[in-house]
Amino acid sequence: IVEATIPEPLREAWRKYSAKPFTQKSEIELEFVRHIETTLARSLFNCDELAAYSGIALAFRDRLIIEWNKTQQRQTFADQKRIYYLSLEFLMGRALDNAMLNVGLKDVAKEALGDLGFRIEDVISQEHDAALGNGGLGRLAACFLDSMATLNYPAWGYGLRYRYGIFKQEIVDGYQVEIPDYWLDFNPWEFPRHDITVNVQFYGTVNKQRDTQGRTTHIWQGGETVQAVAYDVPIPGYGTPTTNNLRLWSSKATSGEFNFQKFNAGDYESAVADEQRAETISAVLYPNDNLERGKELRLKQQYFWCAASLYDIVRRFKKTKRAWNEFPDQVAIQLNDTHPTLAIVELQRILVDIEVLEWDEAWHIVTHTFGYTNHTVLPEALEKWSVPMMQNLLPRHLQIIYDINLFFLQSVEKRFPTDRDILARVSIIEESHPKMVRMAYLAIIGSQKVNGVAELHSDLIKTTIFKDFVDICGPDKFTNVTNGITPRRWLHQANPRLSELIASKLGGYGFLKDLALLEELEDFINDKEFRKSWVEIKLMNKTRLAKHIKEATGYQVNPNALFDVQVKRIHEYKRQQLNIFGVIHRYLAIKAMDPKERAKPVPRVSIFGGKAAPGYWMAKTIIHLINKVASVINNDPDVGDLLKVIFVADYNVSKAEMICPASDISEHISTAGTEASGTSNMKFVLNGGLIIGTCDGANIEITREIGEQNIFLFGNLAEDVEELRHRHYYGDFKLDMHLAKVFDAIKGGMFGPPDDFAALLSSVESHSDYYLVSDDFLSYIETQELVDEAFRNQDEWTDKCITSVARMGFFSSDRVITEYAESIWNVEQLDMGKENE
Ligand code: B1H
Ligand code: IMP
Repeated sequence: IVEATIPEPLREAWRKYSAKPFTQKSEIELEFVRHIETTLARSLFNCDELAAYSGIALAFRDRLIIEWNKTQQRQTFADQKRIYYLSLEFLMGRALDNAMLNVGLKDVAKEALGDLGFRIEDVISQEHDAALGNGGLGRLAACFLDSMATLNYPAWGYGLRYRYGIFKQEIVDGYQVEIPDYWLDFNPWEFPRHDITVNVQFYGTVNKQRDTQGRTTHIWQGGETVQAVAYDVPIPGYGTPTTNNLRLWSSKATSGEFNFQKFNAGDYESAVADEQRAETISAVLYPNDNLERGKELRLKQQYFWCAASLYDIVRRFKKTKRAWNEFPDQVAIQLNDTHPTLAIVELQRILVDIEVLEWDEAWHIVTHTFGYTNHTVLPEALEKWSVPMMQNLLPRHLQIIYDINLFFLQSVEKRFPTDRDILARVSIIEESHPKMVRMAYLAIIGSQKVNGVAELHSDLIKTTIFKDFVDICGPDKFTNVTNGITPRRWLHQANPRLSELIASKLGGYGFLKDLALLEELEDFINDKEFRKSWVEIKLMNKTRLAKHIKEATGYQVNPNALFDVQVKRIHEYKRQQLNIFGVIHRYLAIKAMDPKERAKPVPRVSIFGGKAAPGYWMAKTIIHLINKVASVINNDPDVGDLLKVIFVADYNVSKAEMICPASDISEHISTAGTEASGTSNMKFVLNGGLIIGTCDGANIEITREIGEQNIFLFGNLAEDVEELRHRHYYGDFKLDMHLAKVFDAIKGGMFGPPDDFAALLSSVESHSDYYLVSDDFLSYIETQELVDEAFRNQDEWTDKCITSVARMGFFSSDRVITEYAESIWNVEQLDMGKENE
């Protein structure tokens, strides 16, 4: 219904009863008890902490929905250009704490829960993480949603509602074991929209026909149809009523005649099988980080999600009754990596086949609508789909891809008539057996802008994997937007004490919306009280982590020791192996010391955490080695508090919220040129920890912001990596002598049967050390000694930490979203008028 057509008396009747967002303690208590007693059919006498979580979550859910409704109406009336962020991963973590903080009612809720017999921390920790992502790419999408809502951008996220998120990790006998993460038993944060459905087609054939005007049209027929059902998740901004929408699609068998006929024909089993097959599409998140395996079900997921999302976007555009050429003025679609690249093809198909626009007009619209963000240069992560697979699953899309390619190559040939190889190099189709569709090339050709996620990375894509496209499309198409993180979750929520301390000095919480304000902290660097509180807060955060470690592993660690943390997905390029080899080196040094000397070294706790992709054998070997080394060192009476090694199982967003504030030094030690950005590096520094790292990804810009004297950099530079690899390959390789001793200890069985680790050692010794572990080892252990030295002087260490936090303003995802909005999307914030004051 259009607002203007509703008569005033009717409006008045609705207005009278329409729900108002609560602000008072008594209102929260009322809603809480109502939900416990009626929605959950429980009472005072059987309300455990989980029920209390459900009650308070439902109360806040209702509150979000009120603002959500108003936001959607406001954005509809404003009728501005909208942002659509397409991502196969949204790693949201817990929602309750975030919702309470963003609407500014956590303190009130704490009192309300207290009155009713609950501690808010215990209630918050009942929530299951929403873990629909692997790592940085998915968490970045979640930070972007928070910033887009906070900055009042009309923005939607579109993703898949996986029944199983990233698996839960258990460590059994030192090995990773994967447990399915069924997370939907009770999820108060989603709203099923059984009225919003899209039928998505797969397989079938394409027939050409002539329409009444004599034009050739393509009819895609037959095959199977699966239904997409929308589930909406409200995304509250911080300190604003704006509550945006994350729409996740769930797959379901179509309830059409097809199944009905089968049922009637007595073919019950095969009807059920169809149902199951349809539901499989959104069943599970692929658990690979930086790896594509080319499975048909994954391609099905991608098309299912792109088709449903585009249908929804186009439907919303059509409601405005605008001409098609205005589409790019109303719609900006951002592709989070190449996973949604089929959206480009799908929009072209809708415009040409269904809306019967001319090819060129349609292609103009398409190429002014999309932006593509590249997140990796690793060859094994660059998506390619086999042509026969695509032909079978999406026959019409393959035709369109061939046509896009043909027109593109024709234009290239015209401009570079003398370059004989360029056409083969830049073709969307790789002439291999089988032929492959190169999704990144398609994404570049179909987008108006392509961006990398940190300066070095954006330079690398221009000079390596996409070099030809810079020559063809011109340098203006390629840009950089360095990643960032939301200070609401990663400072205020994760580290409430530090946030409060900062607010007490800066005169309020304004820095949470304008992180550059942190720079004023430098004025307080000599303030004794402030420094004392700063140090106490770090110690409290470390003590909290030590408590978790004790409960989870049984190991007791000393909170006064230096906490050295590396938590991220386990990957050879991220080089957890370099870290654990360094730990073994340290252990051997302690063992070799005269017992009297052992008082000297700085006590250290080496903390690891992260999941290995279930099929990534080498990553699993690294986890196994870490756990074996931990059990030897932690039980060695010669070592005592000097060194402890901890593997924190099942690293996820809520563990990160506990771990980031508790680190003294964190490790970001990828082979230079391999980590596109990294975002946990930012989280650790923002929480008052220092970094040991390579000159890679955002480490470089962090260094520029906080100053070289506040970071521990080591290792070879990206520009030298290729040359080093080349030399190794031609036999010029000598194992570092310190690393050789570490290897001897492993081979001597110090950490269990050496065969268990043979492949890991030979990847360095005999298989050309692709990740330059040996080349960087000496530099790494020497830099770790500098870390020890620096930590001994606690005053100087505190100087470094405070200075660094003060200079982290640049890394807010609010700055990132503002850059995307201005340089890529060309969208404006919604004017909130008085409402936002
Ligand atoms: C990043 C991925 C990724 N880059 C393929 N690429 C995937 C690739 O399921 N897959 O097939 C999943 C994930 N993830 C990360 O993105 C980078 O490694 C980080 O350096 C970066 O900080 C992050 C966000 O930009
Ligand atoms: P959509 O853009 O069609 O998906 O609608 C999103 C939301 O916007 C709806 O759930 C409504 O809350 C709101 N909305 C859409 N159209 C109108 C309108 O014409 N008047 C008021 N609200 C609207």
